[in-house]
Amino acid sequence: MLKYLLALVMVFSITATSAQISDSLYIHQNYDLKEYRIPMRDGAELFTVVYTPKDLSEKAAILLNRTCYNASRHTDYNIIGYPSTYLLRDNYILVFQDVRGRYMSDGTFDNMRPNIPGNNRKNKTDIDESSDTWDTIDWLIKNIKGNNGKVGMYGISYPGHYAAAALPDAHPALKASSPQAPIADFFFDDFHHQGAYLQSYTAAFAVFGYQKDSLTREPWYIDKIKRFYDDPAADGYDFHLRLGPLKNITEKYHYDNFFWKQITEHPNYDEFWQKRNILPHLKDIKPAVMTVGGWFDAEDLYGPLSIYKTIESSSPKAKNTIVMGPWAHGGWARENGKTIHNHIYFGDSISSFYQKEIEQKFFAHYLKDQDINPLPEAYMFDTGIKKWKTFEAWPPKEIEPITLYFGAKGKLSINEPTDTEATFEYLSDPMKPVPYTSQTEGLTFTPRRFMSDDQRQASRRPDVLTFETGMLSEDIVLAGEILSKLKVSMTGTDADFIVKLIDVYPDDHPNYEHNPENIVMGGYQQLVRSEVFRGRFRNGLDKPEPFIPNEPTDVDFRLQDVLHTFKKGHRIMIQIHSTWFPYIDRNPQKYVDNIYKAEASDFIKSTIKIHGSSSVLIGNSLECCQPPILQQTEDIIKN
Ligand code: PG9
Repeated sequence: MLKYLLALVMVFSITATSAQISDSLYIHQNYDLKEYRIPMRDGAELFTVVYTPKDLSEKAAILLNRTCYNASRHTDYNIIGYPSTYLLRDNYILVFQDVRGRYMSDGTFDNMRPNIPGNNRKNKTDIDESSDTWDTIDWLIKNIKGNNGKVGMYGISYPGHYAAAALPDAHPALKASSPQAPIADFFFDDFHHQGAYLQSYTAAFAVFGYQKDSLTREPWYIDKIKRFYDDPAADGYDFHLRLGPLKNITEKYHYDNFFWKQITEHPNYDEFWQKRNILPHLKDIKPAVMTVGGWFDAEDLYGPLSIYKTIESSSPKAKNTIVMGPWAHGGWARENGKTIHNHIYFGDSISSFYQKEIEQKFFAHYLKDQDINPLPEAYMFDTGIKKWKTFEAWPPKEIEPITLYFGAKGKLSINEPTDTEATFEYLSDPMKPVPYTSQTEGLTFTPRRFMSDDQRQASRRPDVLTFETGMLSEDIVLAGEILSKLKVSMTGTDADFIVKLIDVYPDDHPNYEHNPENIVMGGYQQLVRSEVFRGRFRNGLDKPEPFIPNEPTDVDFRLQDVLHTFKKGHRIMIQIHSTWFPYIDRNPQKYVDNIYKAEASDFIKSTIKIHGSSSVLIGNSLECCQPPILQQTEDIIKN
């Protein structure tokens, strides 16, 4: 189990295909491999693996991947996961580097190391991922033979964050960067979503919460992961429910984990988190940027969308493109022939299409001076009609937004307000939380399949409010941002709100042959988008406040963007509930200062009401709920 888990995390487990074997053979025949220790401005040396093409009759550009997941995986001509088979064959100098504090590199690791704006770096010890990348690129250009002086960056997930963190004060040789499923801010990506802790990530902390004590090519934290997986739980829901309040995770598993300590001591969006947010630093961006994400990415969906939008507004002249496809986390790097997410089939060779027609052309255009048609502003896959669409802006202005209102008997109305005096209530019991998946899953490293899962197991629960439209008489395209504007009241003093947008299939929809026969597609309630918001943060993520029992209160929050055509004959459904387990931790529903320290006795049932004036807006850009930004960050950047 452990080896599979590590492979899943570190390697995005590409199945051994004939392409991979020929990739390895190809790289043996066409590349020379060498390892270096590149000196940073403060004297730390970063371990760097370099593959140089044997044929340098034409100078080659450099493709740099900076990672916290072990650059040594790429030694011995062993290319796993990245770059694509197309980039492998396009005569690049391929470079893989351990970031500071990881594996064979010197220094201390810091999760989402705070960026120091260039004009605020006063001495050689003012280092961050931007300065480490600058020093690395400068050294590579000066020391690796046969390079053409141009560098591209790419990476998925944490490596995607490093491809974004290179953008502020970028080295002039960095001509193109592709942050893929990049982390933008750990309070919205991965470990947290809008204030709620992703309990399904609990085992993952072992990878990021221990400093190594020497240079190593092997993971040093294995025994910490084993604390979870030596007696693997077959049912994650049952495991986490029996675990009880989060304080038991501290006592039983993460008692010596520095990152868990930081997370539990900073439950609010305070300076610790704000200074780790890369978004405020994405100003005056010079390299071309192609941000890539998956519409079903349960780990980093906020990241790609917010990085693209931030650059769009803060660096309007930047060559800035976004690509969103029907993938889970990092799915575009894996070609399995058919693109299937959970039970839904989206098409054949979609990842290969992306790799060949989008990614390869992006880098060739900016690194090889090949005059290839520049990419569109937004290359987006419509997950309803299962086709690629291109737009001149994202969110697209030409697609009409809609507003959904909640009515009696579970009626969802489009653009027609309903009875604002009505209320809809449910009893939320943290001891019987709503499961986040229709299937039993063991202990995940990170959750994946649920993002397009059938929601019938939830819509039949009394603690889930379910509203749906009548059968659509024509296709409706929903494209852009989603804003939940809830008016709520409760008998408790704190609550989470989960809002889901769901595509309800016609009752006579045929089953898919790629699914097991028990997967019934007639009446399938496909999750299109979902998000959680911890209600205490309704007036600011840095300002938690209890609710006053039974007082109607506004709770406005975003779900991440969508591009989904609800086809004629389908229905649109919205679900609202207050537990979602063990994807997220349970809110005690009695206000406590720090839920990571809550006692079992703090967890109470609460009757929650959603008032009829609530609504969900979908489409275009919607003003709301920007996270606070450190004033000093603003001040530094402004200077
Ligand atoms: N963003 C992914 C992740 C980060 C932290 C914990 C678990 C997953 C990733 O880098 O794969």
